[in-house]
Amino acid sequence: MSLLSKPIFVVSAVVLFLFASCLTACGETSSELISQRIAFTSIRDGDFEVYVMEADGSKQARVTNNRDNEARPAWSPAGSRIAFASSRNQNWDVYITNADGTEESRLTQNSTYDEFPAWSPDGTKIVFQSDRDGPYQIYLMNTDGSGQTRLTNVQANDRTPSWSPDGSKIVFASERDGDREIYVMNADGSGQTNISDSPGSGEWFPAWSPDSTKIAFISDRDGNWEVYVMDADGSAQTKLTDNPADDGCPAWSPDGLKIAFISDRDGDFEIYIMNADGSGQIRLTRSQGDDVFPA
Ligand SMILES: [Ca+2]
Ligand SMILES: [Ca+2]
Ligand SMILES: [Ca+2]
Ligand SMILES: [Ca+2]
Repeated sequence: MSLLSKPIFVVSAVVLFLFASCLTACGETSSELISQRIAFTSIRDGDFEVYVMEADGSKQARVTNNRDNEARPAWSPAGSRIAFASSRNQNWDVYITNADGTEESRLTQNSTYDEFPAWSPDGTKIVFQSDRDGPYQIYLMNTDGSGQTRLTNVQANDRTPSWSPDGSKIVFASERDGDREIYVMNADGSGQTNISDSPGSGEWFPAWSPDSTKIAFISDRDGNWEVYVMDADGSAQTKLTDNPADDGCPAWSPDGLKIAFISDRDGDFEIYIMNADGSGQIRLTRSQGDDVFPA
């Protein structure tokens, strides 16, 4: 079954394919916080909400609570705040909240779809996708929502951005060449380069490894969605999952040793974790309905 036909991606399809300086300013005590927790979204309570759990799957706690859908949580580099997208205003907007659900604020204010936030490594900027000017393109803003700037400008969808750990580059998926490919650009939008170079299959959901050397992504080149990894220049593309189910949404642990991902191999989508070489795949969530977008 196509990933896009599954429930979360029905939601996504409806919305056209969803998916620190604060360390001192927010008085955060330890970066250990983020290394031990996974944020994700779950529909277990009727609509999608942001949840947080320990990296072993324990202590699953709801962060948001409303009747619309939340998607794509992203930890601030310091681990104190979570950016996410919500459809509560009849379109998607980027929000930010403390990890305990307090001090939530809306960063984008328009009637189009603003989604898939990702933080700059210094915690001062958020990159996201928006269709405010036509096809989805990649935009940048400050973490208070000011200074919204367009980075890509093509007549095809650009989506799912992720920042390089050194802050100099942004990786994203683009349809400008027909099917989806992984592109890398400088953080100012210059130098956009196709690095996956795989005509005939879809590559998207790139995620930069913490040591900058690798990029995880998903591809359907073998007939269904699998998680892959490649060197940051696009070489050595390697499949990490290998099964007839759909696997997606890769996200690295801060130490680079693990990759969280989703799979519907056991029925609906649940959160899994594996070693960065694809070994040791373990299921973390066991809920009614889909659990997606681990971070
Ligand atoms: Ca909700
Ligand atoms: Ca919006
Ligand atoms: Ca492709
Ligand atoms: Ca698969």
